[in-house]
Order: sequence, then structure tokens, then C-alpha cells
Amino acid sequence: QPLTLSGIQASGSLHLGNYLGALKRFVAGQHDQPTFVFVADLHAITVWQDPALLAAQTREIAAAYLAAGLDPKSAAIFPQSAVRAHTELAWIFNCVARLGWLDRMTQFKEKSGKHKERASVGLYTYPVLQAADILLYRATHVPVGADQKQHLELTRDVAAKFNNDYGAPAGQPDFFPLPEPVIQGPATRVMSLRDGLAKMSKSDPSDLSRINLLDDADAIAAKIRKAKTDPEPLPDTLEALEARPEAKNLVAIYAALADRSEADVLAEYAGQGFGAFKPALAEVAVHALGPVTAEMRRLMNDPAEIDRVLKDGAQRAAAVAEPVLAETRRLVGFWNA
Ligand code: AQP
Repeated sequence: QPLTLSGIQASGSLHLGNYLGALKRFVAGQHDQPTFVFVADLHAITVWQDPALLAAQTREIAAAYLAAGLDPKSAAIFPQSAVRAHTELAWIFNCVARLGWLDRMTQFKEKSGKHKERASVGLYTYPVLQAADILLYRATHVPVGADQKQHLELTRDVAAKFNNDYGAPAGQPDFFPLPEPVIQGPATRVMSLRDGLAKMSKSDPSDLSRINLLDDADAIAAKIRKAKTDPEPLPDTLEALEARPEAKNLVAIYAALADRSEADVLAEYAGQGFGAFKPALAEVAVHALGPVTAEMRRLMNDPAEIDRVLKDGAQRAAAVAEPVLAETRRLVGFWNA
């Protein structure tokens, strides 16, 4: 049974990378197959979040989902912590995953920095919770940005080892399907506006490095104007862009926001300098993001409406998740399962 599932952490403002790498893809596939999209508040607290802000941050991500075009009648939109089965399955998977697998995770190395002994244990087992998020719905398709590829591979390893160690209900094939990351398409890795070799990221201390979904038109134009570039005009082939990370990133962003191919964008702007290209990119960005920002702001002024969506989504999610957890408990052999 094909099923799409993904989520975004409730850990701060969303940026263009989250929008193009994740949000837009959730929306694109939502009518093709059952779609579950959660706000990852359990993942968010792997680094400290102000308790006074966490619920508002959760609503903000839900507002972004809706503003980007997720239809709550079709997709189930819910807070991860509202479906308790996520944490229970994560514990079982903590006992399936191997230390050696987690030791290889590059995101933990990046996020824990120089002092890994001070990182939370939750940050270390983050990918195991992610495996639980996905397998709890027996999801087959997981649209994510390229940075999540390694975590998706770990989810497949957890599924395979669970199937191997605990089997499947009699007469059925493997209990957990091996999910496919959906990482194709444009802008699976949007880069920082200040450094074409670093990922655009919430945690970059420079706000100039990213376009936030709540930035207004002036802020977007200013950030694009100040974006790092080289002095050369744009080339006429994609190959010639390869050695120019900042130029390549801006062309990729233009193409993704305008729903055009990068080759098509180059065909229009080849030979022109960034003095001409940047204002054109700013116009495309404001045109694409302006309506999303406006709708997000409107929704954030109506928390009751967002809460209705989240409550309904949580009920629909639990209806799928609970039987999978119950069967998992039975396969593990718990008393009275
Ligand atoms: N730069 C990016 N380009 C494309 N996709 C991206 N994603 C994140 N950054 C980019 C995708 O957005 C989804 C949600 O990410 P998340 O919030 O769950 O976690 P994250 O990867 O930690 O997000 P950030 O913004 O990059 O935060 P920090 O600074 O904490 O690392 C995922 O599908 C991700 O691939």
C-alpha cells in the first residue's frame, strides 16, 4: 500500500531550503497517495526549546504546510507528540539499531560540534525516532532534502533488522516495508546565500545566509542583492556552472521557484552579470513566496483553526499508527500484546 510521510522540526523559522526541499514536494504528491505530514516537536526538543514557545512553533510549521498548499482534507497534518505511538516504537527501535550505525551519522557529528559529550542522548538517537516516524505508518515514500539520505538508509536498516529478528505475522511478507527516499527533482539541496558550499540552514548564525518564509519582499530583495557571487557573467552551459557554486545555487533557486529548468534559465540569462540576474531572481522569489508568507501570517492569527486541523490530523494518524504498534508489540512478545 503506497503511503507518503514526512515532517519538519518545530525548531525555528522555516527557510527556502525547507520550502523547496520538503514542503513543495509534500504538496506535489498529496493527491496521488495517502499523505501524512507531521510537525516534529519530539525531534525539536533534542536541543532545548523554550516551553513557552514550542506550541506556537508547532502551529507555525502547520501554518506553513497549509499556506504551501497542503489540503488538510487529504493530508493528515499532526504534531508528532500527539501520537504517542511514535515514542513507544522509537524505544523498541533503540533496541534494534546498533551503536555502530548511529556512530556513522554525519548530522549528529555536525550538530553536536566539538563537545559531543554535552549533546543530548536524544540528539544521538534522533535517526531512530525518525525510523519510528516512518515505519509506524509503514510508509513507502519519504520526500526529504538530500541531507536526510543517510537517515533514510538507517531507517531501511532498522526495518530490515526488525523483519529479520522478529519476523512477520503468519502468512504475511516482511512486516515493515523498506521505504524509499524521494530526493529527485530540483533544489534538493539549497545552499547558503553567503557560502555556496554550505547548506542553507536554520542554525546558520547569519540571517543573510537564508530566505525565511516569513521574510517580506524588501528583506528578500536585500538578501539576494547581498548574496555572495563571483564577478563573471552567467555562462551558457550547465557544465560551466559546476565550478561556480554560488552562481549555480542562484540559478537553481530561480529555476525551482519559477518551475523552469536550469538550462532554460541559463538560455535567458547567459552573458548577463549578477547586476541584472539578482533583481530578476528577487522578483521571481517575491512572486512565488509572497502569497505563501501572506497566508502563513493570516493562519497564525487564527490558532483555533490550526488546532482543529492538528487535532483532526492526529486522530487520523493514530488510527493508522495504533494497529501497527499493536502488531509490533505482539511480534516482540510483550505481555498481553
Ligand atoms: N538547504 C536545504 N535544501 C533542501 N532541503 C532542505 N531541508 C533542510 N535544509 C534544506 C529539508 O527540510 C526538511 C526539514 O528539515 P528539518 O527542519 O526537519 O531539519 P533540518 O534538516 O535540521 O533543517 P535545517 O533548516 O537545515 O535546520 P538545521 O540548521 O538545524 O540543520 C528535511 O526534509 C530537510 O531535508
